[in-house]
Amino acid sequence: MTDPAAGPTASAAPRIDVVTIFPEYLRPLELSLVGKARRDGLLDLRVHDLRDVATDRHRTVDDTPFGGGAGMVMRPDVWGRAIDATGQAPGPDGGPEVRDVVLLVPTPSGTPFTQAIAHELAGAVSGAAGPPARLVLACGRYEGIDARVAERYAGEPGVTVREVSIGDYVLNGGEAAALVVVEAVVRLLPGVVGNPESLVEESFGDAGLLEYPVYTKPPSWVGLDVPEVLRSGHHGAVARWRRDAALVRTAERRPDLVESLDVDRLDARDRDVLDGAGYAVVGQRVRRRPSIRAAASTDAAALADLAAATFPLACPPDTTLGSARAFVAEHLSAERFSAYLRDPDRTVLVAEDATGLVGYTMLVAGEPYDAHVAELVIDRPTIELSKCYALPRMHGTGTSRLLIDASLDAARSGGARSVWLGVNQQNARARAFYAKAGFDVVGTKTFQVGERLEDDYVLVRQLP
Ligand code: JAH
Repeated sequence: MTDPAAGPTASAAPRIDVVTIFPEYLRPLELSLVGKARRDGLLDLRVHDLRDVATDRHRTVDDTPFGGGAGMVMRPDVWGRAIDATGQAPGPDGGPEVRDVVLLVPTPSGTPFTQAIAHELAGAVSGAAGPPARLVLACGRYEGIDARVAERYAGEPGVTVREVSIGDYVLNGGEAAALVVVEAVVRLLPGVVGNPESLVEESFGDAGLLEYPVYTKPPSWVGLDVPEVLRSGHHGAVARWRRDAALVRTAERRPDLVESLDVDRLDARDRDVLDGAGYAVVGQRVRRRPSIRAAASTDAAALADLAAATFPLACPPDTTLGSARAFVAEHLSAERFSAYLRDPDRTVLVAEDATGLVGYTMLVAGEPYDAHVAELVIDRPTIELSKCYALPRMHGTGTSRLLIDASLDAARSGGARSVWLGVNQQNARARAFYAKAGFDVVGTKTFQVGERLEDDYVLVRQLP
């Protein structure tokens, strides 16, 4: 085994072996913090050339894939010898080293490599809990390593195999990812970072937020000023500004992190900031608020699906499934929605989140068709809020309120002085909701679903 990047190390130091066909690729591990840790005897890092255990005169490490396909696959027998050879180095007393092994294989199909895994690995190699383990990094090239290598070592007592990905992109091999893993682990080893305070990792630690932006001198540069509060000397205000900035940044860049925040650790100000960034606290979770937009002609089919999923919710409990289905088929098909979307008197608004459409409203402008309703409405021009539905899983999330507010805005900007609607008398949830949105009961009307006439309340809201 060649060891071009090795420095003098104490044998008791945390041990990391890297196996690669490009040992020179790992030369940066002689530099900076990792290089210093090696020279200081805080780390026993050894780089090995995989070809040293090849047996033919060409030092072959790969072959064609069984089952066909492009490229080459690395041979398991060569990898087996190389991995086994990393354990052959003598221990402190000259005998063979026996240590548990973590075999880490960088691959785009691995589980995400995280700060938590870096901590686990640092703990394992430094012997934080029990005897220290060796970390062996296997850098693949070509189409990867024969799958039996991971399988064989996973079945070996004292060996843990971790196939990890440092991100969703493809490299030419595992070496660059191995550099990343080694750097992330080594900086966590005892004594490697002089001031452990500068182990800045709150991003993925307790707070679950990205770091706030940082600034230094000069206070003004190319017309860009450092935020005044950071120069104020007001520590409380600085801390609050940084927390706000971290929340906004995380909201903009990492919705996944925002949605896994612990709501019990969010104060009223945090919730306001998240609200401004498009998130709402719903029960014990932070959820992205759906966005509201005007429906486009391309939404017709999705609107029909949404209508089919939501219409039954508005029916009284004794409505037959058949009559509800017949109503949906007749009035809420994709074809009907296409026509509604072309009708200049109709405005369809949709609520949309990452999963697709989650709610909709439909406004119908003009004199109420029913003369009885027309008598109940005083302020003209008026517009009917003919539909307002959200998926059951959105109930209690504020989605319907967003839709109503946007619908009232649309009605107002269309020149309407009032909005009216019919709601089934038995639908207490809807009635309470419309009362909150400023609608008053002004009378009753009937509404036909299949053979049956349903009794509706007529509600009206004036628009200022
Ligand atoms: C490419 C073997 N997650 C980053 C990553 C890690 C490893 C590789 N690619 C991307 C890779 C070819 C062969 C490993």
